Amino acid sequence: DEKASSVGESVDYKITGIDPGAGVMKATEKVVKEYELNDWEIVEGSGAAMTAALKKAYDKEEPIIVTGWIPHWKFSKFDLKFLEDPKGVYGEEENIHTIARKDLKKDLPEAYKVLDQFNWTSDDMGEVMVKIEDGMKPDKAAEQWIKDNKNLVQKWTKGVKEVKGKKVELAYVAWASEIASTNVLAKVLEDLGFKVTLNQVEAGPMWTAVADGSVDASVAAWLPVTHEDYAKKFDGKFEDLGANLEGTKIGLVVPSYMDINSIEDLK
Ligand code: PBE
Repeated sequence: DEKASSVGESVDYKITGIDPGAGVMKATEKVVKEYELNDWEIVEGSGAAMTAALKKAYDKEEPIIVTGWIPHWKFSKFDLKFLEDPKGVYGEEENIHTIARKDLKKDLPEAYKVLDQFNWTSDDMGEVMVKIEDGMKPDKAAEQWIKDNKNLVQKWTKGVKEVKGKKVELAYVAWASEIASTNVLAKVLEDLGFKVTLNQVEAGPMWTAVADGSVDASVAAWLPVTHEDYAKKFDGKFEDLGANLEGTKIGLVVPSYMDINSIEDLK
């Protein structure tokens, strides 16, 4: 219809995506197929490039469609909305899980226990993300958040003995949400005496590294839908320590000033 073609034209039939390994990119490919958005292209990039493009468009009140997710600081800086997904391609609300290599419990019981007890909310994570977006270095933002949230951190470290320089390595992807969580966990482990290495990789290599044991763990596994392919591929080769954050969501996100509400409006 007229509205749809004008929306498509206004954004050059482009969906501003992120890194190709991200689950939201694979889901968006399915969306393009299932909603028959034949003229549309999903442009690859990165989380940072996506938010830069979003900010640029937003400041000029121009149309833009991005692959998005919560928790993410963009929702506190900009007035945005998810496009409805009547076919349910993006799935329902899901959770972020902590995954560990097999044998971590045996090899590093203290780190395992912290990872297992790590659990926070979208609001907690949001506080860290906003500090980082406002210019604080991720490790400093983590440090400050920990200072302000001692009670919660005490729950994660409850019953955990301090260590002397044991090494632990965490893999993560440079998504705003995962930069926040991984830096907080790293700092908590450092405060217990661990020597922590953070390994920033793409989503595929992150899962591979946990599965083949070349890193110890990741707090960045979005399940059951977003990282379903990875979880299936490496089934039996990693340990799922359960959710560390509940109630996430992925989808197509647009500024609220855009006159569309559903993915179906793009056809
Ligand atoms: N994300 C953020 C990731 C998981 C965390 C939604 C961009 C993804 O799509 O794989």
